[in-house]
Amino acid sequence: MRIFQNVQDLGDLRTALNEAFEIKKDRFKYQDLGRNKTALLIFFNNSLRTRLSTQKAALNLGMNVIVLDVNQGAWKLETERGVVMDGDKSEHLLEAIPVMASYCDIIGVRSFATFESRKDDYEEKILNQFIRYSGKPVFFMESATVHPLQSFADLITIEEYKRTERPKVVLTWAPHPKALPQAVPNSFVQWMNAADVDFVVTHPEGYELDPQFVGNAHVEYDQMKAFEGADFIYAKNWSCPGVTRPEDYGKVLSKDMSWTVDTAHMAVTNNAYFMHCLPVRRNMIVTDDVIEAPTSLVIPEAANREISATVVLKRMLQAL
Ligand code: AN0
Ligand code: CP
Repeated sequence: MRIFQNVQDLGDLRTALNEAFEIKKDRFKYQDLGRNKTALLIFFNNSLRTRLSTQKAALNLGMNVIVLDVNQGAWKLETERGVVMDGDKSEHLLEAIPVMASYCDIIGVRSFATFESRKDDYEEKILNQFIRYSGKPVFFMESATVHPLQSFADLITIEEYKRTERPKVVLTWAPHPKALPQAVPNSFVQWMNAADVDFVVTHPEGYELDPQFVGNAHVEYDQMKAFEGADFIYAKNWSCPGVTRPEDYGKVLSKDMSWTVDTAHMAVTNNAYFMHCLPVRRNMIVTDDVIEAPTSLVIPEAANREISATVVLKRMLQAL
C-alpha cells in the first residue's frame, strides 16, 4: 500500500480486520519490520489521538518517528504556486515537501479543510501535493475530506462489540458551536457503505454529505426515527458540505440542541453503544449520562486507533 486515503486502499475488509485482530493480540508481532525505517508525521492542525496512536503504532513496528508541528517552529508555508512571496510566509510547500521527504521513508499528513474554497478542499489540494512531490508513501491523518485511520478504528470497534451478524449503525449529526470539517463523517459513511451493516444517516436539512462518500446510504431526516432499534449510535458534528447550496459550504446552519444525544434518544435504540471519534464537547454533542454509561465506547474506540495505524504502517512497510 503506497497511499492510505480511502476504504478501497485496504482491499478486502475481512482480511484487514483479521490483520487488525492479529495485531491486537500481539502488537509487537512485526517489531522487526520497521528497523531503520523512519515515519515522519506532519501536523498542520492540533491532535491528541492521531499524534500519540500513530507514534505508538510506528514504535510497535520498530520504526523511528519524527513529528513536525508545522505551525510551531517551522517556517510559515506558502501553498499557492505563482504567489509573490512578499508576505509572512518564508518557504514554499514545493521546496518543503521534497526536503521533508528526504529524511523519511513514510509520510503521514494532517491538514484540515480550510473552508476557503470547496473546490480546493474537495480536490485535496494539500495532500495531493504531498503525494505528487514527496515520492514517498503517504497516509492521511485527517485531510480536508477524509479521516481513514479513524474510520478503520471505528470499524474494528463495531466488529468487536456487535451482538448480531448485521448490526444497525446510525451516524447522527449533533450540534457544535464552531464549524467543523466533514472529514470524519465522509470517511465514516464511505467505510460503513463498504461494511456488512444496516446503515442509516440522520442530519438536519442542508447537511447532506457529498455523494462521492455517502453514495446510496439511507438518509432519514427524523432523528428519533433513525435511532429506533439501532445497535450503534455514532455522533459527530459537521459543517455544511455545500452539496445543495455551494455558497453555504463550511457554514454552521443549525445549533439545534434537540439533536444532542441524550438518554431519551438512546431509549428508543436497541440498547445501543455510543461512539464518537473525540474530542467531544459534552452537553453539546452528547450528555454526560450517555458518554459515561457502560454502553459508551469512546475510550476503546480511541484505543483502537493504535491498532488501525499499526495495520496501515505495516502494510506500507511491506510495500517499500
Ligand atoms: C476535528 C474534526 O471535527 O474534524 C477533528 C476530529 C478528529 N475536530 C475538531 O476540530 C474539534
Ligand atoms: N479522533 C482524532 O483524530 O483525534 P485527534 O484530533 O486528537 O487526533
